[in-house]
Amino acid sequence: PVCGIHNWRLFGNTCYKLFRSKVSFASAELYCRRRIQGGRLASIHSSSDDRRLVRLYPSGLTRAWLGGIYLQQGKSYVWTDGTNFNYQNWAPGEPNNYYGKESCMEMFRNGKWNDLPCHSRQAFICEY
Ligand code: GN1
Ligand code: CA
Repeated sequence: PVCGIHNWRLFGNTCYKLFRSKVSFASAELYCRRRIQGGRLASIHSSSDDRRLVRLYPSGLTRAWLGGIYLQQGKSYVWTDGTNFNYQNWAPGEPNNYYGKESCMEMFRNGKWNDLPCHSRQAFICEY
């Protein structure tokens, strides 16, 4: 796709955009879907994906939602876009399901991932 308009960035075959408004995981996913056809929270499948997406972080922003969510049924993380969860880059000790309340995934600006409560309000990265 061509993703030049409204500052979406093309990496590989996918367009990405970071949104700075801080919202829950569910609101972020819904926003991505409504914003553009085929839109979802971003999934990651390689270390180069990690490196590319952290380039979207404006200075001062430390964290943003990705589209990873833990499913009790299956006891594993999945991507909301339905792609395979075939690569992981968790921060040391993560995912720790802190206080048993963390089932959603964010990425720090060093590219590492952390699980945190889904109701937490964060910036987010959409893809299509
Ligand atoms: C954060 O800062 P603390 O201890 O409340 C984070 C956890 C991480 C932990 C790593 C809500 O917990 O997800 O695993 O740091 N919680 C939130 O030390 O961001
Ligand atoms: Ca955590």
